[in-house]
Amino acid sequence: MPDPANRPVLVPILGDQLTRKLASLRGRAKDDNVILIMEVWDEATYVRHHKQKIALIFSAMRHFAGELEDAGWSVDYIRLNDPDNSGSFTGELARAIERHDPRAIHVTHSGEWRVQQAIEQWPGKFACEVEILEDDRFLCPLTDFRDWAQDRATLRMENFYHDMRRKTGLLMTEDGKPVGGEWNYDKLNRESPGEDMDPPPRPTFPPDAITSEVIALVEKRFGGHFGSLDNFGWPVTREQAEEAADAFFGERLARFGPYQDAMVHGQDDLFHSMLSTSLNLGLLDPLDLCRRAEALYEAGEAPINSVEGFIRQIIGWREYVRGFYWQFMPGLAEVNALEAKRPLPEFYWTGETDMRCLADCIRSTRDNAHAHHIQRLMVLGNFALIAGIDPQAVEDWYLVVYADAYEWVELPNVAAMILYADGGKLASKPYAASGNYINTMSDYCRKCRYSPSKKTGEGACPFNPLYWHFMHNHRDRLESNHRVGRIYANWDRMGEERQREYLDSAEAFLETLVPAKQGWAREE
Ligand code: FAD
Ligand code: DLZ
Ligand code: SF4
Repeated sequence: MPDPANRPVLVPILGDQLTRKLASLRGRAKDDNVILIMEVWDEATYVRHHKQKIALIFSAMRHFAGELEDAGWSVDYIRLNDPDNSGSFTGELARAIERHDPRAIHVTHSGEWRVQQAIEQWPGKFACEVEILEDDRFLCPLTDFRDWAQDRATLRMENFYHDMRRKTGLLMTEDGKPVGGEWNYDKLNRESPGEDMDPPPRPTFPPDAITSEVIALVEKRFGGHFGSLDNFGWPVTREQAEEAADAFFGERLARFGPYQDAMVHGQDDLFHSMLSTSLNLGLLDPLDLCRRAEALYEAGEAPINSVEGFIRQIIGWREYVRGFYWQFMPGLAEVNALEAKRPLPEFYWTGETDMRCLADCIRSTRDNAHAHHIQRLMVLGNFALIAGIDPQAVEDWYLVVYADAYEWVELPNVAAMILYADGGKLASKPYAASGNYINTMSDYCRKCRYSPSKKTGEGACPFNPLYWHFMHNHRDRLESNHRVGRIYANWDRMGEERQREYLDSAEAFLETLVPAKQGWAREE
């Protein structure tokens, strides 16, 4: 029998765990471990991810493997095209066990339910010890979230966020009060886009040899997937991600707050950080980013509403949706409280619609594998909500199209935040809005074939009748909601004839929607 002390520990690192600070890697001796990084067919195809998303993940994985090897680690890297690649994490682990005869496997908890289910089978499948470590890149351990959520009738991000501020000490005074006197400065973060918006271009990173090789692979093996690779410029290494963060803090953070909800045709990044892909891959550390933002506030270089807004997105929303996901999975993937059944319209894939707001958001999604938050929420999401699109079709779409999309963050945002399909556990009201909201927050409507001020009939902005159609159809559920109930008085005041015009107008528009063909999101 070989001496177990001489057998290595096998450390599988998943595609979104690319940091040396990972729990399963931290504090390990370089000569006692084999790191296993796997490009596998099942992960690249369980939905038909945007081409940039696959290229980003494979390139970042390859760069990270190189970084580890340069630092003296032993890395077993499985490429997608390796002839014996079994196509799955479990299959590749079995092959790696044959090769390395490890004494133990140490793996960090997966970000996704589907993958975690597979990992939890490993102790029964393999004859060596399997240790699953908590993913402490997140600031709120899942057990803490569970304790916080237990016995609460409603889970509100704002309450969770206050606790996270206290816990991290971010933007807190010495006597435990929020800096500036308020927890949340969102009311200062709703400026409409001005004529003089001049967001500086964010740094992009043209493909190096590794990325170019991956792009060629993606074109060859996933050429039929949604999206374009032409604009690929995502950070694929920690250094690049840090450079992107430097540019955000130096050039855009100060105006991030005021223009957080603004939308401008053809201006895809505005003052957003564009750091979600790097954060989610593990190239950047969330707390570190928040501390940097806080330091800029303290130095007087960024206003409180920008800094608090940025920190809230990260220690508030990002941590909250992750806890929410694990709290409500696997049921969250099935919810459909509003019984929405309409198929996803074809234009979500083609961008071919006269609705200028949607066409621009879908173009950005196709070209960049990105759209910013308010586009995802109040244009793409709002339309899906008020048109009554089937949640699973919408969830698949969001999971496919964004380079930062992993189920732990996509699903709560889609099922619970935009579609209210969880019946209101996450959001206190549906994010439904008419064309007036989009008109106020963007320049989209100026050149649109539809008019936001026309409410029904030919030329009316479709968001207007759809809004009332949605509110009318869900009156039983929504009227008692104190945040929306009051609007039914406006509806009732309209009188039956006007109401009929709204409902007929909405029905006529919905009739025109062409359902997407099968096969865009998942193999048939
Ligand atoms: P910024 O506007 O600069 O915000 C800073 C950071 O805050 C982001 O990088 C992100 O890490 C975090 N953040 C902000 N809002 C959220 C949120 N609602 N949930 C979680 N984190 C948040 N984000 C993803 O990372 N992956 C997704 O798959 C994803 N799907 C979404 C789907 C919908 C329907 C909606 C409404 C939002 C979704 N988001 C998702 C959240 C948000 O839209 C993106 O994180 C953001 O647009 C990324 O761009 P940015 O880095 O420039 O963000
Ligand atoms: C999204 C994705 C893709 C496209 N490919 C891989 C892969 O080949 N190998 C890998 O380790 N991870 C990949 N991922 C990410 C996974 O689908 C999944 O999100 C993470 O493993 C969750 O921790
Ligand atoms: Fe969108 Fe309506 Fe404005 Fe056109 S008029 S851009 S459809 S909100």
